Amino acid sequence: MILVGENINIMSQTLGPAMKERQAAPIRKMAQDEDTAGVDYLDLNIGPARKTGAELMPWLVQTVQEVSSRPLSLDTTNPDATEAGLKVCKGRALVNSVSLQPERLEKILPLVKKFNSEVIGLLWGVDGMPRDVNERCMLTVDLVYKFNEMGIPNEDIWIDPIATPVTGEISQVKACLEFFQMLPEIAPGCKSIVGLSNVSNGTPSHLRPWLNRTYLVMLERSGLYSAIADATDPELIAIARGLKPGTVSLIHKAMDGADIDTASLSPDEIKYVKTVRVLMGEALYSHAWLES
Ligand code: THG
Repeated sequence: MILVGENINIMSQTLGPAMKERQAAPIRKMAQDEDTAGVDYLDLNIGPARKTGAELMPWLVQTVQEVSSRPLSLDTTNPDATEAGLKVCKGRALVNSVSLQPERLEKILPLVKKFNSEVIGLLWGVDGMPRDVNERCMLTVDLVYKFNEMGIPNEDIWIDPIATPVTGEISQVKACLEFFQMLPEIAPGCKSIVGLSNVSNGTPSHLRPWLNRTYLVMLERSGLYSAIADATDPELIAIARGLKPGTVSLIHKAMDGADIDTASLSPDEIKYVKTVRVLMGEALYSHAWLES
């Protein structure tokens, strides 16, 4: 599993202000921490950054490149910021992201081509969020066609079906799982990615890792190639690196509805089993899902 560290992010309570004030030290520290944690890419998320994005993104890229040589994912909806960031990236970048909205396609795809970047194709249609797995498949076909027309080959396209919170419609959480099983047939050679922490958005922060880790294992079983994820969770990294085969097989068993004798499990193992039940839609989510 390829991991893209999510932590350099304008929404962060500490790094958001650091970005706005161009304080390099906290950003460098986080970049170093993510690098040491062993993620493969670093996501630099500055949000819409309408006014100052074209200065902020290159500053951020250069600040991070002082301490890490990992490839970067440039995460902004401001195309001028993307372009300014691409100009100073030392390695090949991942452009996060391009959807089917015509203005995104027209502005960003030429940059992807010009800078020979990889690109995340976000399955966000002209009418917004796809409602089910079929809409995700249709959007994929359209998107890959448009990217190919611009000369971008499938192996440089990372499809993102948009992971949604467990607190919302559970059918959407399951649609992502199903989608990754179908992707190799619909778009052979394309890679895939999700914003993993989306699934735990709105849940108590100390419990988020259980949802993130469990969903990662479930998605990987469906064929997921990569995840934008929390680099500060060592257990999540260990799972993604294949160092927790016991946890993975327990989660698979729970997905298959096998009879699991919970009396023989550790408290942490019981948490994984309960979390699978919630993510599969077999138990209703509540903030107390691990206690019941
Ligand atoms: N797909 C793609 N890109 C994405 C997403 C996606 N980029 C943004 C997001 N979704 C993935 N990145 C994050 C980054 C942080 C959090 C969630 C997703 C997060 N942060 C905590 C919070 O906001 O509460 C902690 C912030 C802090 O450090 O203070 O939840 O789906 N292509």
